[in-house]
Amino acid sequence: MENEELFNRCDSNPIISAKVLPYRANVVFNPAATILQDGTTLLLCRVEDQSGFSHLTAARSLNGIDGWEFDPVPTFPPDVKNHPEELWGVEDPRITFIPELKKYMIIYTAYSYQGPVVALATTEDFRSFERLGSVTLPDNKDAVILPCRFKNMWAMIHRPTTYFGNHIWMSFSPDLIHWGKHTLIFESRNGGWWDAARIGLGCPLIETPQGWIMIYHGVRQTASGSIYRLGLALFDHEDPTRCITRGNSWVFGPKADYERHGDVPNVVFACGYTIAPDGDTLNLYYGAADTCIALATGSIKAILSWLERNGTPQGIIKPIG
Ligand code: BMA
Repeated sequence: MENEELFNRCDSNPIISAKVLPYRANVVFNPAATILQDGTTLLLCRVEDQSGFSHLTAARSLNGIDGWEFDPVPTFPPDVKNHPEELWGVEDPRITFIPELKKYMIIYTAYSYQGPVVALATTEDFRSFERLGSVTLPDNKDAVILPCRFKNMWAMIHRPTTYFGNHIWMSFSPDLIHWGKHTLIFESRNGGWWDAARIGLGCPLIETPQGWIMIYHGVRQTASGSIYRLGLALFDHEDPTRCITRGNSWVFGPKADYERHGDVPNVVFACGYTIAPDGDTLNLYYGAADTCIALATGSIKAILSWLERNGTPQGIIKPIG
C-alpha cells in the first residue's frame, strides 16, 4: 500500500455552505456536477431545509471554485402531487449527459413513505425538467445511468438494500422506464475492511480507454458512528458488469475539520465531478459531514496507475474474505 495522496483539497474549502444560499436552509451538500456547453460549471446541490426535507438547487460558476450564482428559489423541489414517492424530499442527484437523447439525465433519491427509491428526470437547461418517475422499489439509492447503450440496452447502476446487505447492482432497460436483467456487480467486503458495513456508487462512472472508473463510498461502522470514505474500482469497457480490479485501501477520507464535524460527522460523499479541458484533471465535488460542499482535484492517469499498483484483480462475484 502506498502513501500517495490521489486527491488534493482546494485551498478555499468548503466552497459552498448554507450561509451563502439566497434563502434560509439548514445545510447544502452532496452535489451533482457537470460542465454546460458555454463552459460554466453547474452543481445541482442537495439542500436540506429546516423541516428536514431536501430539494435540489442549481449553482453556476465560471471557474468551478467561486463566484457561485444560485437560483433564487429551489430549482427542483419535490413534486408530491404528481410524484408521491417524493413525499419526504429529493436527495443525492447524479447527472449524466446522454448524447443519444441530447439531454442531461438526473438520477436522484426520492424519499418515499416506504423508503428511498431511485427516480429519473431529464433536462436540457436545468431550468425545466421532465420527470420519468421512480424506477426501483425501496430501499434503493446511489444510482447512475451510463451515457450509452450496451447491446441496445440502457444500463443503470444502483444500490438496493436486501436481507443480504448493501451491494451494487446493474440493471438494463430498453426505454429507461422498465428495468430488468438485474446483476450483482460489486459487493461490500467483510469483517475488518474499511468498506465492510456498506458501499454505494459515488459519482457517474469515468470513461477511459482502460475501462470505466468507479468512485464509490465505503462505510465503516464504529463505536461512535459511521465513517464514509471513497474507494476506486475499474469495470470493463464493453461489459460494465465485469469488475476488472478493485482498490484495496480507501483513497479519500474525512480529515479536514469540515469533513470531521457537521450534522453527520466523518463523511465525505461524492456525487459528481467535472473533467478539465486537459482531459485528465478531475474536479471532485463532494459533500462534507452532510453540511457543506468541498472540492478536491485528482488525475485520471494517476487513478488508473494507482489501481494497477494497489488493486486486487476481480473474477466473477464470489465471497471476499
Ligand atoms: C447516506 C446518504 C447520504 C449521506 C450519507 C451520510 O446514506 O443518505 O445522503 O450523505 O448517508 O449521512
